[in-house]
Amino acid sequence: MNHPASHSQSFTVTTPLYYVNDVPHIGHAYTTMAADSIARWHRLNGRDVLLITGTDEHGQKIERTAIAAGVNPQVHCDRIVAKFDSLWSKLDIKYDRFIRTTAPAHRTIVNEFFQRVWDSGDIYKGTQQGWYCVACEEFKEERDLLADKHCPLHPSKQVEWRDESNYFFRLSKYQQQLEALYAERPDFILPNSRRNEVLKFVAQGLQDFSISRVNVDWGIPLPTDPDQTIYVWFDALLGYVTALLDPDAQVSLDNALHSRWPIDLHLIGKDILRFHAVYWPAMLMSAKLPLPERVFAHGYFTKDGKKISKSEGNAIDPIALVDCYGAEPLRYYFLKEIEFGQDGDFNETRFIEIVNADLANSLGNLVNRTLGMAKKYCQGYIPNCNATDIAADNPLKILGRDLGAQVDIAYNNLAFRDACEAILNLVRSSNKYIDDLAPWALFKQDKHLELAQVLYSVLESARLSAYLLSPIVPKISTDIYRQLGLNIDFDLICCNNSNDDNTASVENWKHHQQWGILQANSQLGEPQPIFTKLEVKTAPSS
Ligand code: ME8
Repeated sequence: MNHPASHSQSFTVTTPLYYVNDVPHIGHAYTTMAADSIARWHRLNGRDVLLITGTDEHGQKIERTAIAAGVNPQVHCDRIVAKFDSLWSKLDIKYDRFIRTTAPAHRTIVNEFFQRVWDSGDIYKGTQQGWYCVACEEFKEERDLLADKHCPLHPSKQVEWRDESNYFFRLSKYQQQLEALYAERPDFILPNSRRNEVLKFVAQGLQDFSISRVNVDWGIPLPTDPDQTIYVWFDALLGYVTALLDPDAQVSLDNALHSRWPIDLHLIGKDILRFHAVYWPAMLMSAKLPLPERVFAHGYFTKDGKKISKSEGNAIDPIALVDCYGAEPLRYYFLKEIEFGQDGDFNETRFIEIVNADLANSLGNLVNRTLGMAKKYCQGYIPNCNATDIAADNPLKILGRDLGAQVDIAYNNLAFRDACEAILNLVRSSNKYIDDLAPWALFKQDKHLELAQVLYSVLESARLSAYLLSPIVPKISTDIYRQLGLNIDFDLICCNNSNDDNTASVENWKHHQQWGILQANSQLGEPQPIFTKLEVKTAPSS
């Protein structure tokens, strides 16, 4: 994929706006960790990034949950939002905007947008009959249901019959325009397998869908008929627009769309692909607005090979997981282990094996032994040599020369696994290089020039690896940098709003993507373990 935004100066990425019917799910954490990592990569490259996340708070599902809990829906939403916020902070997610669909500004945006669609003649009143899944907040085709009218996505929930008078959106009118969009912009929907799903769905013929509800009070009243509320999906997708409003701007659709529209990347799970790849672009076409650049739908993961669900008793509580193991091992495991876009699996034993092997045995060991040797043989300084002194056929120099560009492509393609593999290849090669070249023997033989070159090569490779991994494990990377005598906090680089000098000169960090940055004779920090091996503790299920 050749991302159009990858060379421009701004980049806006969204996560789904998550339902607040329940506490955060591990799947929510997955998408948000990926979005945060891609946002961090773009920030490192000097782009002005906006990472948008938030919550989808209206609709029948939330209304019923609040009633069951005996609380006012807003109170319920506020409680759950606090849990999301706390999880994002524990997982080191540096979002720029958190949009709640109950925010007053959002209502104004929805009303204005509705008016545009109304003015296009795309809203009419009709009768909606069909099976409705409250958990999906979506009508289902009878042929797609499981036995006993259960929803395929929520097998423990039965769908409900609805026969009501609703307002409809003329989706069918946009059939040809949507088909032209998919043909003209083949990477509007990624990965390709998801694009094919959408093409197949659209080819069956699009039907208008209802965008209002009667008997659902917890929603935005329909501007043209206050007896009805706006369908939660019509409302929620517009949250992406409301989120673009600068905090002190006057609330209006024009102001929201003024500088950052269209969004570069909607990151979602495959469950909500149709809403983002079919309904959303059609709504925007109707409102005569430009379309987002890209929708990327990742896969679903299971736990120990089984669908994650509360009723199965195997739900993973992400808060317990992060409290148990810390953020960085989780961020690393999910992005390295599961090919982004494909389905995957979470298995605690495998998780521990992977992070111990990669972060402790490979990366941690490299940093530790290299710094130990630099302390012993070079009095804690970078050896007296520079990248230009290293022979062109040095295997680490060869690997390091192309790694930045390779990893850049991988991040831009959201191929986190490829990025990690390529970096780990340099780390493993560095460890092997030490074993093969045996600096301790060079020292004994008084081969000081060779010793300096070997140590420089491995120190520099450790640095480059830390830099390139920083979008995924920022604290470990910062720690490695500090031990190498480089005072850069990757978390601060990633705060757009920070006034720290670190951020002011963010554009300067781009050259750190190259091999050969370390300066001869500069002082190193104290060697300390960068990652303590994990043991299976079994994080409590939710
Ligand atoms: O759909 N594996 O919210 P939601 C991977 N409010 N990702 C998973 C997952 C799993 N097992 N389970 C959930 C909604 N996800 C709407 C969105 S947007 C305008 C409105 C992730 O709380 C994945 O990103 O049901 C999925 O798309 C999202 O959570 C659904 O979150």
